[in-house]
Amino acid sequence: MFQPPLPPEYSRLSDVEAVDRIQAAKRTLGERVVILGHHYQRDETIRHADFRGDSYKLAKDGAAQEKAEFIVFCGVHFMAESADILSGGRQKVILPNLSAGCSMADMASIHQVRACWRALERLGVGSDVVPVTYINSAASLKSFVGEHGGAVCTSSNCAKVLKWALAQGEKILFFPDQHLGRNTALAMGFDESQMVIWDPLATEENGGETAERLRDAKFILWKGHCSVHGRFNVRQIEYARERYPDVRVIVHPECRREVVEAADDSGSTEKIQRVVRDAPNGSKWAVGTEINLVNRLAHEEKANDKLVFCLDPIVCPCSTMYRIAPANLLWVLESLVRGEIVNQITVPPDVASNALLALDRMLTIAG
Ligand code: CIZ
Ligand code: SF4
Repeated sequence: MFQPPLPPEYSRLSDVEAVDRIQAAKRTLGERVVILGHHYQRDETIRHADFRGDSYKLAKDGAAQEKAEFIVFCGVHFMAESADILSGGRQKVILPNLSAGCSMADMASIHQVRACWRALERLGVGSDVVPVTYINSAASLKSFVGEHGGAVCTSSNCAKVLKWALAQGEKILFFPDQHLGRNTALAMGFDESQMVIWDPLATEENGGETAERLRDAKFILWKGHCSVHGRFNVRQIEYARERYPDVRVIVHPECRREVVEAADDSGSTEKIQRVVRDAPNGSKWAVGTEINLVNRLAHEEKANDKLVFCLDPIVCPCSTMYRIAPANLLWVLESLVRGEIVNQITVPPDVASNALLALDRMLTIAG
């Protein structure tokens, strides 16, 4: 989505100047507003958050604040949509910069998913397929999944959701992240030969796959990826091990297969933080995920004499998260103080109801 320029007063503001005014606006709004900050958000912004977490935890935290009229989500678009769906319209959800999207979520559109589904129906396998979408997806995709008997998953509960889906049908269509799908299926004991890739941009029909392979596959993985996690490679892991022979390597499952296999462990943002925090004092950790999370963990665990560093020596921030600058946060808060709601994210009720079904199924499956 397009974010028109902020009023000049805000666009000229430095991060430091914004701090006092953000705190003053928060005090004025009191319990009427709750600010959520995703783990990948930069320090200058996340310091103002009432809750920190991954996308699903935050959406639930927001909905649980019953006194709050407004949820200001310092994250990206699909997260604000999930918060709106889970809040059931009781709160108004605000995204401080409308252009804060997710390049991975944008790799699957509802039109492309519908075209894929029609092709699978033409091949005679439509009724065998259960669709599963990663939470990093537009509300319209979650709605499609809800309508077609599937569920949402996060990087924490993907294996449980895939297991459930395979009890409902013969095969899974997984979007938009091929890597989370592949890494999870491999960890569950499936073989790469049971997986095919659906390329929504393929010029050939059937997403660039043969009809036979699509009919035989257990997993149809959408050709999408995260550009931040795509930067990690095996060479970086080897280098970290050469430098610190006792280092432990933990990466996010959005990384490529060979990176996950070369690491000691993998997991969601919540898991990565838990594992490093629970590790013995003095341990060393090379982490393959977004730099803002890694830097905060490094800073925090320094007190416990732990060395925590990012696998990629060249900074790899999520550039869309970065678009939520303190000035954007200030602008939405001061607008609320003036009684003006800007940048509200609303999911149409017909889309929200099926999307909620898909999210609720995930909750029932994964708890
Ligand atoms: O769901 C999230 O917040 C993301 C993007 C990743 C994770 O592992 O938490
Ligand atoms: Fe999307 Fe990747 Fe940013 Fe996560 S890190 S929000 S998947 S672009």
